[in-house]
Amino acid sequence: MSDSPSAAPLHCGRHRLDLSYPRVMGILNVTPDSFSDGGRHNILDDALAHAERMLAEGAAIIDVGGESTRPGAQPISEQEELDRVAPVVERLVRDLDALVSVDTSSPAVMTECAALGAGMINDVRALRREGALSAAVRTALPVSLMHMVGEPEDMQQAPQYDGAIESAVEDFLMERVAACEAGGLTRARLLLDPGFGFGKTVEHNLRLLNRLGRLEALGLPLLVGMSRKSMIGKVLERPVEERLPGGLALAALAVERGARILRVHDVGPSVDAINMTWAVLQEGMEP
Ligand code: 8Y4
Repeated sequence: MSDSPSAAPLHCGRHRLDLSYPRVMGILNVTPDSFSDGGRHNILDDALAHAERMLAEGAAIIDVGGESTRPGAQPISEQEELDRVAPVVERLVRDLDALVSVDTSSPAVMTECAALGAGMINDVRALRREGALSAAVRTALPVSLMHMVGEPEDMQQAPQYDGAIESAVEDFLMERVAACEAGGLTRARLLLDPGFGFGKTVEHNLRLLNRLGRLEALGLPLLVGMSRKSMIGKVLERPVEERLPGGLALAALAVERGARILRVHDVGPSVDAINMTWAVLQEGMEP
């Protein structure tokens, strides 16, 4: 507990991820209904070009997702998810030597993508699906555990928590860490994510960000995703394509509150915002 969670690099397959300073995870959606890309990234070469650009702009990780987790989204089959994601993971690894995170809750997708060279698992269901924990253990990869109550289909139906949201999130994540450790996944391979926008009102999201320090105290690296989300849209009354300035403000605050991985769409601007924030926190220019 006394060691900083960010002291030792994370072992992500062939890659090592230094989290002694905040890093950017670029979003690569391979869903046909992809909210911000209009499904263009179903085309393999487009997906690769987009990832290449995000890496050039300073992304440390590319997060590949084939299942839409938008509010109200319908689930897809494991096979369909695998068909979407596997070819992209394979080429990101082979052609770009990228550190690939696979955004999935499916044990088969975890297993297959790890075999293809993915370096991290990003599970918005925190390994609660049948077989997911044991599959993740077998990959030996780091896993991000996210807080979400319910499923994407129903999570935004009047979200309510007994007591403070940050306590609910903290309790949930502590329970998932304990379950992971009991299942053979060591703490050294876990990251925590409060799950902004997942079953939460704007007020919940703002409060969670303001109190992110509570989660940092759990001693594991924090990952956050707020890019283009409706908390920005609602506060600023901006449509999704006009949420970048709001998102950069949130990213800066998240870094100040202890976040070490920021999952974003707009990598270049986010890297600058984060590095500038970090320079102030460190009072210097070193990373
Ligand atoms: C506009 C843009 C509106 C994006 C909604 C969205 C997270 C995540 C997602 C997150 C982690 C999303 C897969 C939702 N969010 N994984 N995934 N943390 N770890 N919505 O916050 O981006 S998808």
